Amino acid sequence: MDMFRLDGKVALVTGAVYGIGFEIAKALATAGATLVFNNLSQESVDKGLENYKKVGIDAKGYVCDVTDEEAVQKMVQQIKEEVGVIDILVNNAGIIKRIPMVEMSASDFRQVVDVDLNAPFILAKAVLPDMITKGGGKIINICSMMSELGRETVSAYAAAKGGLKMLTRNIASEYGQYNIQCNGIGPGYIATPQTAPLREEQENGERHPFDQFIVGRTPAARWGETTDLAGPAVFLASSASDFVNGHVLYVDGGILAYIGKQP
Ligand code: NAP
Ligand code: GCO
Repeated sequence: MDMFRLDGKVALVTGAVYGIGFEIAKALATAGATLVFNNLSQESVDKGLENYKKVGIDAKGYVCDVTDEEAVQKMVQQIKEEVGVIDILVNNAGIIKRIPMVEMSASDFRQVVDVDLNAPFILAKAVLPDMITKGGGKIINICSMMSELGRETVSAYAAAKGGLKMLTRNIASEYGQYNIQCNGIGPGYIATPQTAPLREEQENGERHPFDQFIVGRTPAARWGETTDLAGPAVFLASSASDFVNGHVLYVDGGILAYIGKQP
C-alpha cells in the first residue's frame, strides 16, 4: 500500500477548519503528509489548530483570504520558507448563496464566483511554478454536483463549480507534461454547516422537505458524511493516481447515475 503514503509531502488544504476540508486534511495527515491550512481570520485559524490538536495532528495555520492574490502569493512563499514546497494543494474553501437568480445582485454573483472559481485559479497559479521545478505535484479542486447539474437558487454556485471542473481539465492539459496531476472531487450532498439549512428539522418535528428529497434522490439513501471523502482525497493526492489527470471523481452515493425513483 506504499503508493498511497504521503510521507515527506507538504499539503495545503484551503479553508480547512471544519467540514469537508478538515476531514480531507485529517486523511492526508494520517497518510503521512505535513498539513497546512488557512482561513479568513486568526480566530478561525485558532479554532482549526485546536481541532487538529484534538485529533493529534500538528498542523500549521495561516490567515489568508483565498480571493486576495497578493495575500495568497505571500502565504505560499511563507509556507515554502517555514514548512517546504507545497506538493499537494486542495482547493476546498468555498461559499454558496441560495437566491433566485432574478433577485440576485451582480455583486453577490461575483462574490461566489470569486471564492469558488477565481480563488482556485489564484492558488493553483501560486503553487505551480515550484511544482514544476520540483518535478511534480497534485492539485485537487473540490467541485460539486453543481459542476454537472442545476437547481433553483444556485446559479452563481453552479456557474462557478461548472467552471472549476473546466479549470481542472485545463490545468491537467497545460501542466500534465510536468508530472502535475489536477483532478476534482465532486462531493454529493454532505452533512456540513454549508448544507445545515437544507436539513433543519421542521417546526412539526418532520424532516426538511429538501432532506427527504435528497435521501430519495440518492441510491445510497442517505446524506454523505465528510469521512466519505477521505479515501478519494488520499487516492488523488498520492502516487496511486499518477496517471489520472483532469478527472472529476464524484463521491455522491450514486446521484449522478440515477434518474430518480419511479412514482
Ligand atoms: P463550509 O462548511 O462552509 O466550509 C468552507 C470553509 O471555507 C469555511 O471554513 C469558510 O470560512 C472557508 N472560506 C470561505 N471563504 C473563504 C475565503 N475567501 N478564504 C479562506 N477561507 C474561506 O463548507 P463545506 O461544506 O465543508 O464545503 C467545502 C467545499 O466543498 C466547498 O468548496 C463546497 O462548495 C464544497 N462542497 C460542499 C458540499 C456539501 O454538501 N457540503 C458538496 C459539494 C461540494 P468560514 O468558517 O469563515 O465561513
Ligand atoms: C444546494 C447545496 C449544494 C451542495 C453541493 C452539492 O443548495 O444545492 O448546497 O450545492 O452543497 O455542492 O454537491
